[in-house]
Amino acid sequence: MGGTVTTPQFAGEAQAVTDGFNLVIDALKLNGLDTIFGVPGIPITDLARKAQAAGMRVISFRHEQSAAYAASIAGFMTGKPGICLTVSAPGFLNGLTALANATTNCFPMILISGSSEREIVDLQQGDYEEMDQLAIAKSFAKAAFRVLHAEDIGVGVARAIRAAVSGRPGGVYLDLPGKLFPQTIDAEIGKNSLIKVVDPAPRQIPAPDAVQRALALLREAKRPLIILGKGAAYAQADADIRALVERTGIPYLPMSMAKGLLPDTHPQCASAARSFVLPEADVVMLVGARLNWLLSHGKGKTWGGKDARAWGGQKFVQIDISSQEADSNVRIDAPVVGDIGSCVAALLAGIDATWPKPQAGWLAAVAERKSKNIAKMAETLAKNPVPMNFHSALAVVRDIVKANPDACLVNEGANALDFTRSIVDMFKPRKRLDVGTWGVMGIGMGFSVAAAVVSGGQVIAIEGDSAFGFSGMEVETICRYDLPVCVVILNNSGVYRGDEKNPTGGRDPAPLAFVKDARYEKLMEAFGGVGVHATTPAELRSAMEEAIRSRRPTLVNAVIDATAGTESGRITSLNPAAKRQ
Ligand code: ADP
Ligand code: TPW
Repeated sequence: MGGTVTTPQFAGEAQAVTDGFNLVIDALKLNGLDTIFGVPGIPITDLARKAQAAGMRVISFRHEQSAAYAASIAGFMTGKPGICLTVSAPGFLNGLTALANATTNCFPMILISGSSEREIVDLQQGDYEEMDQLAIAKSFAKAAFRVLHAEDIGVGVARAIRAAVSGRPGGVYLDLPGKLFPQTIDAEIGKNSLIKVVDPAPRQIPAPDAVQRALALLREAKRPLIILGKGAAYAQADADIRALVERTGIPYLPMSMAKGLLPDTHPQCASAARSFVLPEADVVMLVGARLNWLLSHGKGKTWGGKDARAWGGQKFVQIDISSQEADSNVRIDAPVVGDIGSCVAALLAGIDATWPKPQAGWLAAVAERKSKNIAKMAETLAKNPVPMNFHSALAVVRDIVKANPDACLVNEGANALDFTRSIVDMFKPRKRLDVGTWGVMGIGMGFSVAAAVVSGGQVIAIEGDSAFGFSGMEVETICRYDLPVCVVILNNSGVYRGDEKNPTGGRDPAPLAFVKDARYEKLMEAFGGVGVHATTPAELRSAMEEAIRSRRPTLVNAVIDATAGTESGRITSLNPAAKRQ
C-alpha cells in the first residue's frame, strides 16, 4: 500500500484507514503503472508528491500538452496506458488536445484530472477552475469516467485501463474531484476494493473463414503488396510479422511509425518505390493501417484511378482489431478482424513452403524502380550546398541513426518531417515517433521526454523550427531530468521556409516568417544543457556524435537555407489554394 494512516476513531480505539490519494496510487501501482507525466497544482499537488514518495516516477512538465503527449507515446511504446495528471479546467483543457490525438492515433493513455466541487459545478456557482470536465472529455476520448467515492477508485482505474488498451486502443479520461482525495476509508476495505486487471487487452482471435478468404485472395495475387501501419508496430508481434513478409516474399511499405518494424534496408522494403507500387499492385494487405488521407483513401490517382475519386482496381485484405474499419473508404474484399498477433499467426499457419512467391516480373519491376530512386537520392545527398539544406543535414542524421539503431527518433515539422521520413532509415520497431494521423505540431519535446524515460536510452529529435516552438520550453524538463535527448532544429527561419515578405511592405513580418538567425541553442544552454550552432554538415555531425557520446541534453541549431522547403512539405496538394488550381 502507498500508505495508511492510523487515526483514533473512538476514544481508546485506533483504526487503520487509507484515503483517496493512497488508493489512486495503489490502484495504479497494482496494475504496473509506475510513471506519471503531469503538471502539479490544486487539487492534485499532493497526489504527485505522494506518488513520488511511494516510488512512482513522476515527471513534471512545463505545460500539460507536452505531459499528455508524453503519456500517449509511452502508451504506444509499451502497450500499457500512459498516465497524465493535470489540474482542473485549464490544465485539463491543455491535456485534452493530446488525449484527442491519442484517440485518433489509437494510443492508449489515461488523462487523470482533478476537478472542482460537483455541487458547485452543477449549479454553475463559479468554483475555482469550474468546468464540467467529464461532459467535455466524452467527445474527445474513447471513454470517460468519474469517481466520487474512495471505495470506487479501484473500479474507476480498472475501467480506465480496460477502456484504454482493449480493442482499438485510445485515450481515456478519468475525473477525480478534489473532495475525493482526502476521503478516508478503512484500510482493509480500501485494499479489497482495488482491482488488478486480468488480461486488460484480451487477444481477439480472427474467424477461420476470414483467414481462409484472405489467404485465397493473396494466393491469387499477381502483384501483391503489404502495407504495415503503426497498429502493426503497436501490436508487438514483430517476429511473426517479419515471418509473414519473408515467407510470402511480398514487397511491403511501412507507414511512417511502422518504419523499422523490419529494417528499412530489408530487400523487400518498397518505400523507395512507393509511387510505383501503389498504383501497380493488384492485391494489397493492410496490417494495422487505415485507408485514411495518408493513403489517399485507397483511391484516386495515387492508386492508379482515372481521377481523384476513382477506385484503382486493387483488392484489399485488411487486418484490424476494429470490426468497423473495413469499407470505411473503399471495398475491403477480405477483412480479418482480430488482434494483429493472432491474425498474423493464423495467416502464417496457412503459409507453408509451397506458398507461391509473387511473380518474378513484379519483384523485378519493384527492385528496378527502387534502385533508380535510391541512386537519385544518393546523388542529392552527396551534394554539399552552402548554406546547408534539408538533404545535406539529413544525410548526417541518417548516418548517426544507422550507427545508433537503438535510439528513438522523434520527428515533426513539414519538410523536416517528410524529408526525414524518406531519408533516415530505421532499423528497430517502435523507434520512430512522429506527428501521426493528424500531422500535429507540438509532440516534439513531450515525445522526447517520454521516449527517454521509457527506453532509458538515447533520443534524437529532428524538428522544424516552427514545430519546435510548440513545445520548446520543455528543454528545461529535459535538462531537469538530465535526459539523453539530442534536439536538432532544421532552422530555415519560418513555417515551411523563411523567405516570405509582407506584400504590403509594412512593418509586420509575413505570417510564415520568423526572427532571422534565431539562436535556439541558447535555450538549452539557459538550463545547463549543451547548445551548438551548426552551419555545416561537419559541425552537425560532430555535435550529434558528442551528444550521443556524452548523453547530455543537447540542442543543435542546424542553420539551413531559408529558401529550402515547400509549402506544407509533401502535402501541398491539400492546401485549399492549391486545390482550386
Ligand atoms: P498508420 O497511420 O500507420 O497507417 P493507423 O493509425 O491509420 O496507422 O492505423 C492503425 C490501425 O491499427 C487502426 O485501425 C487500429 O484499429 C489498428 N490496431 C491498433 N492496434 C491493433 C492491434 N493490436 N491489433 C489489430 N489492429 C490494431
Ligand atoms: C497544432 C500547421 C503544419 S507543419 C507546420 C505547421 C505550423 C510547421 C512547419 O514548419 P517547420 O518545418 O516546423 O519549421 P519546415 O521543415 O517545413 O520548415 N498547428 C498544429 N498542427 C499543425 N499541423 C499546424 C498548426 C503546420
